[in-house]
Amino acid sequence: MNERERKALRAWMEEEGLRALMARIFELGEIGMTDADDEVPGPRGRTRLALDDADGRARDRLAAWMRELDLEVRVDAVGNMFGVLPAAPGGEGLAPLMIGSHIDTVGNAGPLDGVYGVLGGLTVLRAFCAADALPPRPLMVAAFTNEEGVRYQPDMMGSLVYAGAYPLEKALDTRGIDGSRLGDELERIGYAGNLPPGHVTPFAYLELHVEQGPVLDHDRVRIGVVTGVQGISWREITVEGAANHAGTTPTALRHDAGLAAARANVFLRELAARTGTLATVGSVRFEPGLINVIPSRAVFTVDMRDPDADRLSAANAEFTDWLTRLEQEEGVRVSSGTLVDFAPAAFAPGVVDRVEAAAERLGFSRRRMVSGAGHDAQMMARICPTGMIFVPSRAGLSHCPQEFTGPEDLRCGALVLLETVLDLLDAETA
Ligand code: HGY
Ligand code: MN
Ligand code: MN
Repeated sequence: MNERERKALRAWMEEEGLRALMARIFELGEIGMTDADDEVPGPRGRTRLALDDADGRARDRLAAWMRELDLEVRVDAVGNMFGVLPAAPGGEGLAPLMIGSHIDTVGNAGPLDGVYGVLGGLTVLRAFCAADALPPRPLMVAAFTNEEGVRYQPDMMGSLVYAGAYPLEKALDTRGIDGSRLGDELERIGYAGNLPPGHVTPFAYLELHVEQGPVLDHDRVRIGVVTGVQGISWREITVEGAANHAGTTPTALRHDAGLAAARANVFLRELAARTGTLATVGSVRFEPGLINVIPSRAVFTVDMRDPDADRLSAANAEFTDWLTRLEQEEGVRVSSGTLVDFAPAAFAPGVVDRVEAAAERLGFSRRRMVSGAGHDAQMMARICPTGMIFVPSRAGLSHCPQEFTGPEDLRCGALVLLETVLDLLDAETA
């Protein structure tokens, strides 16, 4: 990229791009809005679970924005969406630089998780269109299917399939927590594409994202230079006890699946406090789930995270051993299924260094850090040089309507993204 083009791109980003980015974040955030709850004052959330109607409408809006720029819109067989800006003459055959994230959400989510990265990437492509500049290699913006893994597990499914680490057919046959089949839902919302996942291996992959944790906000640092993502383990535990009358069954004779699940949650908190591995029981359901019946069955999920792979597997092994003791003590049967087992991912030093250099050149405070949350970048790091840029999350809040990042922080993140893209486009290797 010559200096004139660089200047034009930066000028457009500053004068128009950032305002347009904010407007589109707001617009996409309106899709899937949850009803206001008068009892609970504060911001409203939105819910766009993977491939539900709201996710479909958000995809339609994103595709329309891509088409407005005359980008080539691609959809692959697991519903991953791409907008492609062609290269300047001579660069057509080069591997593309990809900027991506996701637009599906958890339930009652904030406006930024995933969306900021997809629309930040789209804004970079928009800058090229506005400046009438063609990049030396193709530029792609990506929105991966089912990053959140709330309706269908595992999470980061679209990028995992794209990276060739999860079979397409298995993904399409996945049953959601609502009993739906993922492939049927893709068809229903019109995003069952025909491109094979992984149709092109990027030259490099960049993801702009809110931190979703407290570190940058607490230390008042503008930019997170992300060096990698911690390991993730998701398990579903089923406890089979014995239903009985809540009023007539002496405590000593109970085989209470509900109590067993509660004891497991308490054990996991003690384990986390002792080892540093994070542990969360995010969902629990009892059967029959009635006020005067001792639960015969409890099904609960366990989310464990650790940047240290050995420590994560040791924590998992200790929990598994403890479950055996729980069976004996409570007279219940316990079974466990693995939903996710992702090793920690390290990002490419060449990309991480360029993110850091871009933030430094722009004069933004910055620090290197590992991501606590999972991201599509964790999967893309398996197939190409990858890096992430973080901006602060107010009070570290995310996966809730209170998720907020100030406009100045959003601006800095988008400027670092553009600078890093420009550096990578001029590089022979990432
Ligand atoms: O679970 C995660 O960390 C991501 O939000 N899917
Ligand atoms: Mn995300
Ligand atoms: Mn998320």
